[in-house]
Amino acid sequence: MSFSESKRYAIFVLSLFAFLYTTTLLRGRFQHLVTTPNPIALESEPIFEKENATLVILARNSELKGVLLSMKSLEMHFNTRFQYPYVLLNDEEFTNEFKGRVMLATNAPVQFGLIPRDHWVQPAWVDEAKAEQSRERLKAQNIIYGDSISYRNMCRFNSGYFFKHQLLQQYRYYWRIEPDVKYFCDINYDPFKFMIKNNHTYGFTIALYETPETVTTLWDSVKEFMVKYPQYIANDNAMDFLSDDGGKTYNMCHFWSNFEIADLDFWRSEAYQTFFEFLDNTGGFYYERFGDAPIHSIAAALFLPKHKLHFFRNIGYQHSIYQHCPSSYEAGSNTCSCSWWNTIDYTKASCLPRYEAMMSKELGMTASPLPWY
Ligand SMILES: Nc1nc2c(ncn2[C@@H]2O[C@H](COP(=O)(O)OP(=O)(O)OP(=O)(O)O)[C@@H](O)[C@H]2O)c(=O)[nH]1
Ligand SMILES: [Mg+2]
Repeated sequence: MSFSESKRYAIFVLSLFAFLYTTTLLRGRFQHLVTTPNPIALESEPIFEKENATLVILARNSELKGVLLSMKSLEMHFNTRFQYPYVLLNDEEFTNEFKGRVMLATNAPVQFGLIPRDHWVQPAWVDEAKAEQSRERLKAQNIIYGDSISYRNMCRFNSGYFFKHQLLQQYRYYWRIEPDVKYFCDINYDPFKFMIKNNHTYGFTIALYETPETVTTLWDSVKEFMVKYPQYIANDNAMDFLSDDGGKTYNMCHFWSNFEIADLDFWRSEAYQTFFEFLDNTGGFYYERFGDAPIHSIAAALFLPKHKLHFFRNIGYQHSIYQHCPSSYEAGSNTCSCSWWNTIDYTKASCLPRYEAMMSKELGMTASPLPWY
């Protein structure tokens, strides 16, 4: 090999090394662009294994905006990370616009269901003349939704039928969402897992008083039921939350059912089914205006031992004029977009002090509900 030939050879070998070195370096440097998923996509991946649970929304087509607001709030604070599926129910077919927009509001699976007519409308055996009188009476008394038939249908559906809907059959736990509700704080854990791990059946965030005019005969019926079916009443029940005189009268306290995280099997149980049938047969959903909140609450308080109830103190939540706002310490997060002192919990409108007084007895304390009670 001549000198010039060996020079060319050396330059070729050096260039080859330089090329290989540079490409290796560049490949290492930009590797993440090829293999690392988009961080947004990564965030929306479920980190945890999900429980057998769903987010349930009953809504009308006209409530699309409110549904989207509620979903945005829940997605932002919880479901973008957890990806629980939604079930939306309506007594009419959802429009394509409604369905399309709801599906665009989440990456989680969504199902839309039509409520069977006989689970919704006023039953034929209800005396319409008597029901009409009740509507007029409550309207004259300025009771909210006093003259509304659809509101009554909704309360009866939520009391006795939502868990019978075909789309809910596959699920064990649910979280009830309503249009126009707001979640204030990041929820950095899975409340369904929490319920299961702690053997809870029914969870709430706000407890308040029912309007007495809507449930005038309810407690008499409940007392009759307790005499007829003592086998369904739990030994260590939460009667002290419902009554201040050992069960003689109802103090109107209930868990506000527009937020519920609960076990569907409780509503499917023989005790609850018998209870609902018993109350439904009184006609009270139409001859008065029984709400699903007192019905659910009375059942949960009487048929379950206290420890199966749970106050979600750490979930910041608002529905209409009332809100529960935890401190960041309670919420376990600095993300709450509410002021902890602006919370219904220890105001006169709240039944939480009664609940806590009852629970503190469990701990061997004798707390009175609160000085201003
Ligand atoms: N599909 C359908 N949903 C209804 C109807 N009436 C009420 N709902 C839903 O039932 C739930 C409770 O109804 P609301 O009107 O919010 O009753 P409320 O919470 O007692 O009263 P507000 O303080 O007005 O929110 C909400 O999820 C509504 O969207 C109805 O006629 N059809
Ligand atoms: Mg509402």
